[in-house]
Amino acid sequence: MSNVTIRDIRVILTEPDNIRLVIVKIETSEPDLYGLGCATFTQRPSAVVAAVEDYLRPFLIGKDVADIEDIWQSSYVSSYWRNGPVLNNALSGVDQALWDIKGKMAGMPVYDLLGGKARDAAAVYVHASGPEPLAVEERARELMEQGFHYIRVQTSTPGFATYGNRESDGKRDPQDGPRWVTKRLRDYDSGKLYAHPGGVFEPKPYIRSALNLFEHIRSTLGEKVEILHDVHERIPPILGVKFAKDVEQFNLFFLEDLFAPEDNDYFRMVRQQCATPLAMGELYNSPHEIIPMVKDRLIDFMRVHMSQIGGITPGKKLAALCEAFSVRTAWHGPGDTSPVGHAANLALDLNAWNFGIQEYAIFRERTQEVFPGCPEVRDGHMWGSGKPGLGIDIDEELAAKFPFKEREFGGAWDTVRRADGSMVKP
Ligand code: GCO
Ligand code: MG
Repeated sequence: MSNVTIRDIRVILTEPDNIRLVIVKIETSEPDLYGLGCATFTQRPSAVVAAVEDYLRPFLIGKDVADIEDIWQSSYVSSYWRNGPVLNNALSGVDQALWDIKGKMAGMPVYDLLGGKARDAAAVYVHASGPEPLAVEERARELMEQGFHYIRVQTSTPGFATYGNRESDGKRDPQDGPRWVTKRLRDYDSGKLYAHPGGVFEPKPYIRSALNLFEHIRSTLGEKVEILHDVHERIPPILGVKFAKDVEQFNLFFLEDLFAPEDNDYFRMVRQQCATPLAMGELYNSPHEIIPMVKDRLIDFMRVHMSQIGGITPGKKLAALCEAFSVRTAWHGPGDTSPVGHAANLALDLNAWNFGIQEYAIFRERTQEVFPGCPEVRDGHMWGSGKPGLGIDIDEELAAKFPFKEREFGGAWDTVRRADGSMVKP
C-alpha cells in the first residue's frame, strides 16, 4: 500500500520518424510523479487508444499505484474476453508505466526491482539489408565497424517482393497473373535482375536468394560475425522444414519466424531433423500459443513483442518460464517498439539470467529528441542508465509536433501475394 493513487491515464500518439508510436502516461496523486508505458501496435493504434481511454482509465482511476500485480490481473479479465493484441497493448501501457512509477518511488531502475543485473549490458542485433548479397555484406561491414557483432541479414529476391528489404517491394500487374510468374521465374533463373517488380512473393526464388546470401556472407565475412535471418512466416511449412536443414551449414545465430503461429506444430518436425537455432514469438499474444513452444523446447529464443503480451509483468514471468526450459529471451525490438518499450525490454534483458539477444532498430534522430533518455547503445550493447524507473521520458510538446499522418488503407501491414494473386501471410 503506498497511498499514492492513479489520478489520470493519458495516451500520447506521436510519429517522429514515420512509425506510429503509442505511449501511455499515468499521472498520480503526487503532482510530479508519473510513469510511461509502451502500448505501440502500429497497425491498429486508435483501437488501443479506445481500449485505454474508454475502458482501462475508468477502471483504474483511484487505484493504488503500488499494486501492479493486482492491477494487471484484474485489468486482464476486466474485458472478460482476453489475450488479444489490442487489449494486451493497452494493458502493457498501464503496466510498464506502473513499473516506471514503482522504480521512481523506490529510487531504483526497474531491473533492480526485478532482482538486479545478471550482466553488464545487453548484446543487440541490428539489421543489414540490400538489393543483393554484396550490398548486404557492405552494410554488415559498416555495422561491424560500429561495434555490432550480431547482424540480421536480408536481401531482395530479384523479380519478387521479399520481407526486410524495401528495394524489391513494388506492385504486380494484375492482368499478368500466373503467366507473369512463369516469365519471372524463367528470367530469374537466367539471372536477369528486375527493377522494382510487383509486390509478389514466391517461396522458391526467396529460398534460393536467401541461401545465396548466407553463402556470400560466410565466404566474405567468415564465421566470426553472428548472422540472423527472419523468414517472416512467408513460406509453406514443409519448405520451412527443408530450409532450416539447408541453412544448418551456415551456423546462424537464429532463424526467425520460420512458420506462422498457426503452424506452430511444424517446429516439432524441424527439431527432430536439424540443430538450426530457432526464434519465434513476435506474433504471439496468448499464453495458449506460447506455453507449448517453451515446455516442449520447440524453440531456442522467445521473441515476443512485450506490449503484445501485456507488459513487464507477463514478460518477467515468461522469462522465468523460459529459463526452466533453457529457452533464451530475444524480445522483439523493431522500429515499432517505442523507446519506452525498448527501455522495458532492457530492464528484463539486464535482469534475466537466460537472456539471449536484444533486437535493436537503431533510434533515429527525432525519435531520440522526443524520448530523452533513450537507452544508450555502444560497443554492440544496450546499457542501463541506472536512473530510477525505466529511465526514459517523453517531451510531450515535441511529440505533438509529429502527429499521426493519414495513411492509405488505414496503415495496414503489407498485403503480399503469390504470382497467382493468392494472399501470403506477411
Ligand atoms: C522484426 C519484425 C518486424 C515486424 C514489424 C511489424 O523481426 O523486427 O519482423 O519487422 O515485421 O514489427 O510491424
Ligand atoms: Mg521478425
